[in-house]
Amino acid sequence: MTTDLTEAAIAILRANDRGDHTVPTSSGLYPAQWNWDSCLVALGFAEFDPDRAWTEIETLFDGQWPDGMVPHILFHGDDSSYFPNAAIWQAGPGQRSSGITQPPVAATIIRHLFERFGVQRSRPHIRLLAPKLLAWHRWFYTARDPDGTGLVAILHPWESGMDNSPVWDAALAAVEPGPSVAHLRRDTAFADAAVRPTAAEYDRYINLVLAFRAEGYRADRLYGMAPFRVADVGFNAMLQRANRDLRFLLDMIDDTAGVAEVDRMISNTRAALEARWDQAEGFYLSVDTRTGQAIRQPGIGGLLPLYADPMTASRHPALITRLERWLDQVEIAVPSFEPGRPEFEPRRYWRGPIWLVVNWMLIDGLKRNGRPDLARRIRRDSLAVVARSGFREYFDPTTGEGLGGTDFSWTAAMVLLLAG
Ligand code: 9WN
Repeated sequence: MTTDLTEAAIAILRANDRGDHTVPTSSGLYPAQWNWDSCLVALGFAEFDPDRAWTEIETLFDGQWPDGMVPHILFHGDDSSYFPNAAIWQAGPGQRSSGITQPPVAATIIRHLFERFGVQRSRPHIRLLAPKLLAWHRWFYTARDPDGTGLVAILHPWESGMDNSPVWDAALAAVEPGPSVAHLRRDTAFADAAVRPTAAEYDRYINLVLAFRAEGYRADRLYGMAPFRVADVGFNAMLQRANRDLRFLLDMIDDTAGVAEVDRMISNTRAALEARWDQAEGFYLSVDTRTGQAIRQPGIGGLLPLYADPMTASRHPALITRLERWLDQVEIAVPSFEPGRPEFEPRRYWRGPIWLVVNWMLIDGLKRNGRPDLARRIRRDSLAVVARSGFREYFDPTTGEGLGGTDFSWTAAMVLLLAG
């Protein structure tokens, strides 16, 4: 069974491989290179084609902007089946990227590649990539945390990677919708509209893009003018984990100044993330930095401090209890939003479905936090749901039904990683 599954996973990655980058699915739904997809897909290539794993990341960093940002999408070929495509974004030096970023998981993935392949084979790649990683992390702390709070902000729900999570509902509702773009959408030609974000959300997503485009995507302008600005616990937890892994990589290549710089990032973010723990809620709460209001919506990002820091479970056993309660309410681990809440929608994108990439982060975090039993349960469920429903983009945690795109690259990559 597992052999069949891993062979199928390899075939999907091969089919979605465009030579120097991988598309998330061949179906036309996402005809470009996505930032965190590419990094997570490299974990899959690492299981059968090490050189290809490095190429995936190196292509992504070839698209890095001069200011250090690594865009959330790089458009390499025909992008006519996607909206908004490069012609709408009009972003970046070559006008072939989006103008926003995505969760910075690259440093974590590069450290994983190093641990998988060893010093000899990894060092040249790390020498090339570590300074680029440092420039990206530095960009986060200057462009997205100009007041030095220790938490960086996202300015668009797409930056979170968890686009329509209920965590953004209130902040997004405050954004002007602009003219309706329902007729321009392409995603609903590939996936059922009932499992995608709504028209009201899309109108706001695009209006944010147009507002940023009007500012020329200048980092020094966007933070102040952005109609949507959230310091998200999940995003910062992924950044913090990546900070730790970046520190390790810089140390390996003897960049002492870089190590000192990242040490400051780590200690500021450690304190700031810890301050987001809400004892009464028993959860980490993100904050709308335009209003200063804490966001009391329990999305899966609030569990990711487990992935950032191995001391999380011992400091806050209530967080583990909360996760266990979530799991008691569904058939298959892990829902992307707290089940039982009115906003929970088990089939709609980031409002409830299971995403294997986040499952992997929790598996990794739970092992480090002394809960290998829970990690095993999530691993077992992750492999079983793919065996049952195929390599889909996401899955209904109440039934196991596969949803969204088919033959999905990062789902295949996670199967290779978890089965290995
Ligand atoms: C917008 C590619 C991406 C993922 C995101 C996921 C979805 C895009 C979209 O697909 O977002 O970036 O058009 O819906 O939410 O996490 O990186 O797989």
